[in-house]
Amino acid sequence: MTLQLEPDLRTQTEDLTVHQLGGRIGARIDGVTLGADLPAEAVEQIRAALLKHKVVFFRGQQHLDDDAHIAFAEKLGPLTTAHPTVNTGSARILSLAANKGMAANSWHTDVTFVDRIPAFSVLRGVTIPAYGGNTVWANTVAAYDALPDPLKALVENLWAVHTNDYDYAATQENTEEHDKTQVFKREEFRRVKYETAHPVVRVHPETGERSLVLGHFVKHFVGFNAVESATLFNLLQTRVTRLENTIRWTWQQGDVAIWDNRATQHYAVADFDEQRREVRRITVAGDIPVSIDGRRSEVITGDASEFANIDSLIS
Ligand SMILES: O=C(O)CCC(=O)C(=O)O
Ligand SMILES: [Fe+2]
Repeated sequence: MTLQLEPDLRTQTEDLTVHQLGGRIGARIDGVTLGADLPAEAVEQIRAALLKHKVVFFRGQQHLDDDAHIAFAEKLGPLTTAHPTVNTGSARILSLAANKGMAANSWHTDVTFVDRIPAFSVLRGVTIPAYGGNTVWANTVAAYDALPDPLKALVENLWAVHTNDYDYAATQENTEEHDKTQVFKREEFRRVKYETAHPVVRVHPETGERSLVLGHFVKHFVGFNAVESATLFNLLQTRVTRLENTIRWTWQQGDVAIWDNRATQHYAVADFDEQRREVRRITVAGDIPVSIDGRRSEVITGDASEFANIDSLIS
């Protein structure tokens, strides 16, 4: 048996190829079957591609069910629960099912309202509309790197308060419509209030790169009033979402996207009319962000220790 298995494993990882899709972000990985049996060597190659390209895509993973999706995601690290506040009916799976509206059609990094921001999100396309419903990712490391020196100097000492009780309507085209169509009930999403102060520039724990920590959960910048915070936020957030800094994925059923949630933001485009769309997400736990001067993010309100036990990740 062993003699037969070894050549098979080698073939599987030798076939794995990484195709870069954009100059600053995104790659498609071919020649790999995700699941519980994925060899450690393939997992290492996927992780390396993920850290380099920030988001990686896999076509043709229709064989994955929830259990196999979980078993694969666990190879990247300990998992979080499905969500800090939303009861998804599942320990690990967050289903984002919609026709028309979405809570995710504004730029964000997942779950930045807690201290322990997830490291990776692993998203599987379950029901994909015939048109529309793409997802777009932006590279927050490239955005930091491209800042002019005076802006770098400004953000290096800047902290922002993130909350799940953020202004949902602020980013929507039609606020009345949005209330009717969003995936999660707002009341449930903010059932327990979380507020965390994060450095605007964090040092990535695996790559050492600096990235901008922003997105729609930002409430204000520490020491700035609401008007000043909005001005500053727009200035920086526009840098993150420059089209050169992004990659857009057109989903097929059975696709998997994995992003480094410490180095990206994303936006799910709500342009699929009344068609059904469902994607399912598993998140891999991440540590508490550290600023350039070595200070960790600070909880203001809310205890996320049940969402992610990260004792093993903190040195
Ligand atoms: O629906 C999508 O494409 C992405 C939704 C989202 O924001 C997420 O899964 O974290
Ligand atoms: Fe998200």
